[in-house]
Amino acid sequence: DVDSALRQIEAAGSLEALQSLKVQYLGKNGLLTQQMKTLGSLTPEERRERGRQLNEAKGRLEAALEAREAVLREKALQEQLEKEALDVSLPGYAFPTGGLHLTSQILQELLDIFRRMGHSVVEGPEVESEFFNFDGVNMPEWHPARDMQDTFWLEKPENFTIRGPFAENVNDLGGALLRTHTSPMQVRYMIQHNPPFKIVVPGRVFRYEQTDASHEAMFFQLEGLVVGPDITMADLKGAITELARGLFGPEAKVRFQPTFFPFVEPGAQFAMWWAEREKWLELGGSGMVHPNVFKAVDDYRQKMGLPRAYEGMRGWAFGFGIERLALLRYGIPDIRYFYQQNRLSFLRQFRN
Ligand code: FA5
Repeated sequence: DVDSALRQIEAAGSLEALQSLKVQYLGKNGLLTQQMKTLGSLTPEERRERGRQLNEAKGRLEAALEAREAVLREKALQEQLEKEALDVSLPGYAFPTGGLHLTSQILQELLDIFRRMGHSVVEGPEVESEFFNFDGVNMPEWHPARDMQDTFWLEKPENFTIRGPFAENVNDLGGALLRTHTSPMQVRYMIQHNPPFKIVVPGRVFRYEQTDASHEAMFFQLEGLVVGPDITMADLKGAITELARGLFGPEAKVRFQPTFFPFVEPGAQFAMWWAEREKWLELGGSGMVHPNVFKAVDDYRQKMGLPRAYEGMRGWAFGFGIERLALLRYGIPDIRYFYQQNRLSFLRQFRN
């Protein structure tokens, strides 16, 4: 009877159960539907009375089904929301993130200091021609100073071209090598640009060397070059002092000691006073650009159809190793930690 059907609907625990009740009573072969089919066999009076009853029952069942369905849908929604709720108080997953390598961090710091002094930053090729790496910086083939920088020479495969500052083929200017210092960019830059200018050149350099705690076969240098009509050694000292103050604070001091590099005259190695640790940090070489370097540049310019631009010019230059600076500054015991061993535990200490 209708009341028991209504109770069943009221008790349906799921939308599926409700659906089967709906089929059971109101479906094509449902109980109520079957009752409707019996109307034809009744007298007109009976039929009217019975029809009214059945229609009323049908209406109540439909209303009950609809009401129950709404309740069940709401319940299902609540359950789904609870199941998918985001607990923002749970600890998250740690995503491994990268960071700048110690070398990059120091380079950025150094470049910032020189940008403040008005230097442009330029870069050059790591595969270099013997001419730019050696001859152009006053180290001709017979020069004993070439032995100071043991070189990775490269075979030149067929169709391999080393290019000059204007992308010209310079294969006939000597062998191919991995640059042993950043000084070849002095020559390349001056061939392309007229003085006066101030530049710094960061870059990777290579030496065919037995590695030890302070020697790597691949390391980074920073080269500085300033050229103009009346540049003096005092300007060099000023710039290196500024660099020292930028790195170690206003109390920093610098020290120059005479030394020899073929591409400068006079030449000086320089050190910085690290007040905190009370010690001198030997950093690198510097000096006044050798006239032979200017001459090599002007000869090349002339060959390219450019006016000579460096007669009567003066300039200073320096070059030093980035890792060596880091070794001293952070008390790192071995330069091989930087690249060879790829020690993350070491590098992570310097994460910025
Ligand atoms: C030069 O390379 C000159 N081009 C520097 C220069 C430029 C002098 C301009 C004057 C004017 P040197 O070979 O000394 O010089 O190397 C310069 C610096 O590179 C050294 O002081 C040191 O800091 C670093 N260095 C040299 N060899 C290595 C190495 N095997 N591993 C790590 N750092 C090195």
